[in-house]
Amino acid sequence: MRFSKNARRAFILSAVLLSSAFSTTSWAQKPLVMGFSQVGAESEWRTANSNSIKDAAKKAGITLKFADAQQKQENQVKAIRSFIAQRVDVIAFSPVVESGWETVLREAKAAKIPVILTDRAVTVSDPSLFASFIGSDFVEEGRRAGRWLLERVKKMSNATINIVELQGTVGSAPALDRKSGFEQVIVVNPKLKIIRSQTGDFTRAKGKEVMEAFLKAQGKNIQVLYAHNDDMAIGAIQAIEEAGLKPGQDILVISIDGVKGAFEAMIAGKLNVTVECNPLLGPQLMQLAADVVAGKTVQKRITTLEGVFPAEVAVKEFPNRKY
Ligand code: GYE
Repeated sequence: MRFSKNARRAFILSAVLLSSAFSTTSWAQKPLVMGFSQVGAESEWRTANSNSIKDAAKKAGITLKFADAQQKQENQVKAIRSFIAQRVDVIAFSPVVESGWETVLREAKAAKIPVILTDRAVTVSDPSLFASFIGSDFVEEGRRAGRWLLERVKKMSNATINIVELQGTVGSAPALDRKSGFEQVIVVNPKLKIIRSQTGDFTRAKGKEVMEAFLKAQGKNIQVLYAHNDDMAIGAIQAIEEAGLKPGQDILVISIDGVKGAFEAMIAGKLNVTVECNPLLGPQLMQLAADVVAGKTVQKRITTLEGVFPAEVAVKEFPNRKY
């Protein structure tokens, strides 16, 4: 059969319209696609955080493209650029460090893809570069750790109380904020002195290694360890034991996160207190993403509610812990 030129044109046109009509309908039903760039897998906290995000995406029917940056900012930048190239509906990420995000966030904005920060903050001159930030108040966590110590040292008669500090990842929001919050509070007691402070990168292995170095340099002259997370504290506890000292007694151990491993250490009498930091951000993040994509007005800052758990309540609280 032969068709005239015009008939052929009309046929092609209607086929194109039909297929675009179909793709519009299927687009409307398409699940929301989220690109998520995770810091890494450095701690128990992070594992709980990743699981929470993956589970919540599944439950919310959101297609999740999850990229692990292995604690490297350059990997996060690459992941974000690839999400932009794939034209995802929304980008969320937990920035490993605070600075250096302007360029890539401007690229996301130019592509009209909203960005949600989870867990850690960024410093940018233009706040419109992200839609919302959901996570803990790390300065307050540091203050809580400091306040616990101020109370605890009232029982101690030492002329000076030497503190060693294991910092989180250099340049990360939780490391900077937990340090400053703690210092703000302990400054009122001149007996309290931070004699060493170094990064343990939020990992057990590095926490142990750095604590070994502290012990070597200071001998028995350390009364308190303040670790910016539980994993580093747990690594350091091993180092303290290997040095023939009793963690929790000879050296008070304070940390942050409140993961199960910390509760186990408290029950064993090796950790004195953990300040809670909630990693279960997944459900709130998915809701927020759906709202942002739907064009709803959302809060620019959403803070998670958290507590403090001293060793005395560890046995009672352990069964309630979800991470
Ligand atoms: O405390 C630590 C993790 O950003 C709050 O990162 C998070 C921190 C958490 O590696 O364990």
